[in-house]
Amino acid sequence: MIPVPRLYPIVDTASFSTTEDLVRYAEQLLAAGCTLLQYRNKTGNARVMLKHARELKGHVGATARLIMNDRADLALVAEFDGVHVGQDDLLPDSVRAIIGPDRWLGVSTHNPEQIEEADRTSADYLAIGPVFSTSSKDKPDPVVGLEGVRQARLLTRKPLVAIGGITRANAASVIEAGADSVAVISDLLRDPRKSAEEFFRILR
Ligand code: TZP
Ligand code: MG
Repeated sequence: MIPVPRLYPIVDTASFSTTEDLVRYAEQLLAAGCTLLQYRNKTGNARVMLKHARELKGHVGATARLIMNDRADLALVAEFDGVHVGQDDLLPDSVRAIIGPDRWLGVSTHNPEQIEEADRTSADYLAIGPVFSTSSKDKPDPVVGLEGVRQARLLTRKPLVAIGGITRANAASVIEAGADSVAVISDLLRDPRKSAEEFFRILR
């Protein structure tokens, strides 16, 4: 079982205008004690993604595990520590064949059927969401609520990461519902170091 930390920040390029800003943001998260970060870039320019990924690897890769959203190929080239895929990406076991046994593999799910299916794969952890409404994802699946987290907890023994609309105000309830970790985009953006430190205090 992989050790997923309580807080799993997602560094989403939609929020940054330069590579330097992106890297500075990641460094602030590390200063707060974060040990796992996901790089997410939904505009998908592979060359830009690789540039960002290499910068992140160089600046924070020695301290934090780095997970690439969607792209197993870029994870390998940038020497990331894992890949996170959703329901429209390569199947988990295909990603596993690419990344090998040691890199972390996460899979997004949005309902009980998807959880059961992903649970039968070589995924290291499952994500469930959106738990609450979110404006960080285009065309999000229906909100699953805390009840969706409780249900997910009953369907898998893999580490469970909750995502979608999670803030310092509701994170404790999400963990109480059975999640092992919370993945967060927006509630870290304003003051990443302070916000992440508060998440850790709340989720200790
Ligand atoms: N997948 C489901 S919700 C979501 C993703 C990538 C966005 C989460 O962002 P936020 O701002 O923490 O709601
Ligand atoms: Mg995806």
